[in-house]
Amino acid sequence: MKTVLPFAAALLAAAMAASSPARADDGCLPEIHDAWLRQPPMAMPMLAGFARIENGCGRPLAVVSAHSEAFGSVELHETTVVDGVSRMRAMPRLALAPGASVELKPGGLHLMLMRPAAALAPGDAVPVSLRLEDGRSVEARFEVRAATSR
Ligand SMILES: [Cu+2]
Repeated sequence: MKTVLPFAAALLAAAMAASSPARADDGCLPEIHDAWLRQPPMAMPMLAGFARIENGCGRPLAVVSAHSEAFGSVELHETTVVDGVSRMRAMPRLALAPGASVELKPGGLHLMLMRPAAALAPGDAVPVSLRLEDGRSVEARFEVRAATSR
């Protein structure tokens, strides 16, 4: 038994080194494409944000919050239609499976950006960062578009 235990300990150490946190630090981040903010048709203290988030990394990732210097707060929302009535609910976590592409679009998942620090006009680009569950962040510039955009 005296020789088995150190061997087992060495195996365990090797397994731990292989499984984390080195992998969480491989530098791979999800990519954010076609990011835009929908300017409301009238002055309102909130805008909706849309984008396509692609996880090209070989492991699951998740978005757990969002932040922008240009807004008082940013939440991740999901719109669902229940009995013909459109409702929004906050999503605390957006899972991104390896290879998945998740679309934030009108009528579905979206960012809700509240209390803009300054008036925004079409063409403005606003940086928004998405915080990942592993503690890292990914930032994208969201372009402001008029309400009629899709
Ligand atoms: Cu919303």
